Amino acid sequence: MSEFETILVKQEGRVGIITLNRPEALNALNVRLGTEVLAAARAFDTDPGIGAIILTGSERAFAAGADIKEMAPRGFADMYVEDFFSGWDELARVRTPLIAAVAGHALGGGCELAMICDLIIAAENARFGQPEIKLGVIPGMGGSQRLTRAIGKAKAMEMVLTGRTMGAEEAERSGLVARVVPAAELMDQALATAEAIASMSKPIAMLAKEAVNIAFETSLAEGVHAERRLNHSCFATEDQKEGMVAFIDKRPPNFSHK
Ligand code: CO8
Repeated sequence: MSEFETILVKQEGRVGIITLNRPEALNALNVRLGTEVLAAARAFDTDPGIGAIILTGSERAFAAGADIKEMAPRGFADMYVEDFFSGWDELARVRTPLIAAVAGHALGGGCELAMICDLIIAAENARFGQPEIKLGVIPGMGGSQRLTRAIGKAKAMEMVLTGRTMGAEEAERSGLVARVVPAAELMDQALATAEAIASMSKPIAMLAKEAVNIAFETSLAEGVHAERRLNHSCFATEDQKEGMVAFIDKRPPNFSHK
């Protein structure tokens, strides 16, 4: 995957790792970076040897937002006709579990990108925010929607209207991040979580992710109904048999990921 210019891609066991790599711009998200992240994530998603994906940045910045220099000269027609940044919606359709390992700035599109992932593990120095209003715009990669669902209206409204940023501790307290870890341990901890997920059956992990995500789109009754159907479909897999027989035999399961 050496054709990439703005990201680094590697595999550790069953975990795919995508590292945003535009240090000169604090990993600002330009069009090329978006295309590359999506291509790498899609390749991992369809690889049966990959069971979880980590998206990360540098110690200084996960991503400091959409690339302001790229956006500044554009007009409404450019943004609208290109449907600018709608490509990021495709990342939300990746079915393999996605973990954001966030250190430093996760601002604007950076915060939105972390929230597109299924869970966020934050270093102690992580800072989250939607400062778009200070630039005369509003979030455009789902921030007003996902932040509100994650931390509730009061805090989301405050952040989107004032542009104030939130540290890692507050982000954990507010439900935005799953866990805060010392900065030096960020990748080890993210990898341990990713490996734990990747050791499960891939189709079952995909079904679990699908079930949780249904909670964001539907009523409780419909969500519970959908969950039950997804649960029933687990029983069509080899891994359900293996998981349950292994428990009864008092041994660890050996999932085929089928
Ligand atoms: N875009 C482009 N370049 C950036 C960005 C960015 N978002 N952030 C930082 N950079 C560049 C700087 O311009 C600087 O480059 P240079 O050395 O050439 O001047 C380099 O990165 C280092 O940045 P700083 O010198 O500013 O570093 P500091 O440590 O002093 O400050 C900050 C770090 C606080 C993160 C600061 O850089 C900053 O405020 N950045 C902008 C944060 C921001 O406003 N983000 C939101 C952007 S808008 C957005 O994300 C909208 C998303 C949705 C759009 C969808 C449209 C449909």
